[in-house]
Amino acid sequence: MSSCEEQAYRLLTEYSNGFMVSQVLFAACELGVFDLLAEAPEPLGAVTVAAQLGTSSHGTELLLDTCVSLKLLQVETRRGKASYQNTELSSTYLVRASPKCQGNMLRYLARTTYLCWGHLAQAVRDGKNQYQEAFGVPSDELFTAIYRSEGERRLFMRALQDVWSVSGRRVLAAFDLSPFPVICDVGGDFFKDPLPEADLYILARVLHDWTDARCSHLLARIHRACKPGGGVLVIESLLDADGRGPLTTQLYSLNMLVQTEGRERTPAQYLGLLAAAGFQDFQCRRTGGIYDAILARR
Ligand code: ASE
Repeated sequence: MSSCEEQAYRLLTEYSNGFMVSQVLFAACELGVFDLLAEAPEPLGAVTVAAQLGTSSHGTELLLDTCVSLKLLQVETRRGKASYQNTELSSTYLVRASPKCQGNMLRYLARTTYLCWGHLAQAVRDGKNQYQEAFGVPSDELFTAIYRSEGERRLFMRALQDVWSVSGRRVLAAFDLSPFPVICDVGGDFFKDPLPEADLYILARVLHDWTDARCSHLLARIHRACKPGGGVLVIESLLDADGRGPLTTQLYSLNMLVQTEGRERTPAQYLGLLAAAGFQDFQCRRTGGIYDAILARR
């Protein structure tokens, strides 16, 4: 085999096994590995971790050692005995007590998103989300599928909240919002209910759930409610102008295919929607993070 061919095979293997990496992360979170190690006064051995979690010592050792290879844990060996502790990554983002913990999102990805992705090929065939296939629930009203039980509604809301403890500051600092004394963070049942009068409407990860037609309808309603001189702040993960990247945003766009009625869009696509609703003076700011901001004025 040529080294080029071998490299290609390595890449294929890495992609094929990607789901196993996700499951290691999800399982370690679900079992409470990172919380246990954060609360322990010293690094713990696999047998102790297994005893505390009520898990098998064999499975626990395999899981902990794999977490070490993934840089989710650190190991030190003294007199032949391995002890595990959290890394900076896990203590910051995976320990429940950390203000930046992403645990709700990981739980949501594991329980809901992952199952919808199991039907990705079908979603591509149909061009629609896979709630019926994954959970047996109809999705003609999208949020009756997303909020299909009280537990699921709470988990979804908590999950979507998680990212703002990491990215919220950066996204809100993209523009000077001081000219907007009254700000409405748009959420809930906003296609029907009267919108409150405000100087600025924030649409954070809202438009990506919906078709162009539904976005136009919502933006027209907001334009009507918006005070003169007011505006709208769209917070989304933006595709590059040619739609060929970044990979994370392309994956999120496929996620919108399997889970919603929407897609991720380029700045030009958002400007088109905003302009059609009567907004002008567009400014687009890339934050360097996953989520970016577009400001437009009435
Ligand atoms: C939505 C956002 C999300 C609807 C469903 C969703 C996310 C996951 N499922 O508005 C968060 C964004 N993350 C990804 C992977 O797209």
